[in-house]
Amino acid sequence: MFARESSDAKTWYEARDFCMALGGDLLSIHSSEELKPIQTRRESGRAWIGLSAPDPTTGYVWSDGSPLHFQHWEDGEPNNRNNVESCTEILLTHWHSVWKWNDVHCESYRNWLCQIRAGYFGKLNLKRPNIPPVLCLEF
Ligand SMILES: [Ca+2]
Repeated sequence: MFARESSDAKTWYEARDFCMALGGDLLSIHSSEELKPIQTRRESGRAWIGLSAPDPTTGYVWSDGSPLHFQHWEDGEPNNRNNVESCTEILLTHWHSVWKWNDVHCESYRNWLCQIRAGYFGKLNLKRPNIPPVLCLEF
């Protein structure tokens, strides 16, 4: 799989559409081990991951349909502030390695992380460094 991040901010839905157009989905995370490849990046900021709560009665689900058995929320999150927060951003900080999650409004603009099947870029005969913008990580 590859993860990918852009400096062009998108809403959660736009970001998911972008990932799906590449044959992938927004990134799902199932252990702290899976965070490590991302943590090697010298990035900071906030990025969408695939976790959202489209239906408040059922709660949070991964957009790729994988089971939710690992959660890594910031202290006090998810707080669903003003009752409008149902999509998840990951807080990227390069000065420490604990990348926690926060629920925010889905129409907020963020960078994002995609997961894409390994080999996909090769199949398209694309060179990864030429695909804008920056983050391609093999899991
Ligand atoms: Ca929140």
